[in-house]
Amino acid sequence: MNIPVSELIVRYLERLGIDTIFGMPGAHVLPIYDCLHDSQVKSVLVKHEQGAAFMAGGYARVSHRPSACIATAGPGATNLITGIANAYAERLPVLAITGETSTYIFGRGGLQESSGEGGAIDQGALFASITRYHKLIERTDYLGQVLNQATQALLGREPGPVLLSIPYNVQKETVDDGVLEQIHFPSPSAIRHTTPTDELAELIRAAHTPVIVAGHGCIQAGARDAVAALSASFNIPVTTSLKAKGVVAEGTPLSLGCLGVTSNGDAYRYLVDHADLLIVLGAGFNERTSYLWDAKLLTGKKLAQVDRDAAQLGRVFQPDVAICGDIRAVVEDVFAALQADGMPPKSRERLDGHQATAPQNDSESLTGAFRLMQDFYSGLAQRFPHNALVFDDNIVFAQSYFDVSDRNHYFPNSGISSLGHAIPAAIGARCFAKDSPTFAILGDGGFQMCCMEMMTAVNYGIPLNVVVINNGTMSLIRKNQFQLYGERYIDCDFVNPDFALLAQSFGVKHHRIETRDDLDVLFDRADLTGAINLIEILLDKHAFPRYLSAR
Ligand SMILES: Cc1ncc(C[n+]2csc(CCOP(=O)(O)OP(=O)(O)O)c2C)c(N)n1
Ligand SMILES: [Mg+2]
Repeated sequence: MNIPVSELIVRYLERLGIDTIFGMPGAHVLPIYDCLHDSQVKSVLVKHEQGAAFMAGGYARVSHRPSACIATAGPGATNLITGIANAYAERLPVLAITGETSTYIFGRGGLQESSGEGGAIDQGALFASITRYHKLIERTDYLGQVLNQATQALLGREPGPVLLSIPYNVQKETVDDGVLEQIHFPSPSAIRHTTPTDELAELIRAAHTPVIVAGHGCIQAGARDAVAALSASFNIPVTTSLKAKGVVAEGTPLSLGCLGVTSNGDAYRYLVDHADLLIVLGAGFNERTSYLWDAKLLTGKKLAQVDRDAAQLGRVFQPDVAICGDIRAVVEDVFAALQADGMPPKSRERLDGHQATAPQNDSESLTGAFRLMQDFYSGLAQRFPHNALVFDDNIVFAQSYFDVSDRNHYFPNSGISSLGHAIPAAIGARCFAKDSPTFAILGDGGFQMCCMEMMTAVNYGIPLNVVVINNGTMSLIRKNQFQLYGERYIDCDFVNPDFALLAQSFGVKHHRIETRDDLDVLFDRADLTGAINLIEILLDKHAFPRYLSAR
């Protein structure tokens, strides 16, 4: 049956299982918007297209499914860029659909033209380095092939964002809906490991004090239970990257907590002082996790690395054993092999001794300054041990103070580490996880980049808790100027809006947190599950954690 391309695109969204599309209309995408009337796909109108891309990213991150955003030609498309770049860095399957001027006026200076012709800006060029696949669809005869390629890029072995840019006149042409049958939907479980796991099992057998370093790849692979079983059965402690917090429940004996410059240093010290084998599972060992690529982490140790992305193997540190494949399958294989030949559990001697050591990162007074954040995170962990979604742009406090249980969901700002992410990402996530209490935690600088998206939550009745840390400064910048620039402060301090009045004008509840008692009232009485709250935590601008900085 012949249908308009605009309708075909909406049907394609349905085939991908997409139920929500985040965006803002403009004349160049109105044919597609019009087709949403007759579809199950619900549209969410954002305040800025960057928010739409972040929302789609949040949805994909929580659902492990593809998600979508839509924007008009020209400025709509350029506003998407930061959010799509973040999805690229996070390997999130976000489909961006944008409009374009009609093909027959390309190069003639059409309003908001971004075709790249006749001096117009070029959407394709702008998105080329931040998408796995991008296409300006100028004709209909190759549509089936284009949608198939888009699908492989979204859902394939190394997923990532896709841009489909569709000129206005092409949206209105008709095409046989049979082209949808040309799309092949890959199954993620098709990825199997290709290298025998015997060598990894052998390294573990020979080690006295092995440590598992779990990264986000473990979550992507659904390997939590497998990693926990390997750890528990053989007494192998686990440390995680920030993004993998909670792969093994934190606060339990075999968890060393988080690895990274902003953490409390426990895991780092154990690795340096005691470990003789690192089993790195789906962790990229980036700047922060690897303590600026500190060679001490590896001195005198063996290194085994498992990742589904071959490009990660040996990218930072040279492994003794490298396995490219599905992390869960590899861990399960190794576990079975070690069990089959009756490997005894490793000694806990070092581990138990290690846990008695005091944290070295914060002096007493600094810990005091951050007591409120410490209490906030312990309240959060106690009140919502299971299903809360926590999107965190601050990351510094959570790394030290938030014990993430294995069932919890913690989503630190990673990817390109863009401020302005937490609120829209949390909104997107909540559109999928409709029963999960949802938190967006961010500084007052970052808050002012994306706070208008709170009105998106208000418009659609999406329950949300926004936690803004009010310190009247950009403390990371202040910290660097303190440590590296002789306290010559410039452009870090600022005046905040009145958050109570702001909340009032948004029509949401405001909670001002200055003391432990305020926190108790918040956790005991506030509706943190079904309402929209703006929670303001007051902190001293002069206190900041003294973690290492590269620059
Ligand atoms: C889009 C973007 N611009 C600039 C930065 C650089 N940057 C990193 S942290 C930071 C300060 C954040 O201040 P605030 O949100 O108040 O958090 P605080 O450090 O005070 O907790 C800045 C400007 C960034 N990460 N992202
Ligand atoms: Mg701040």
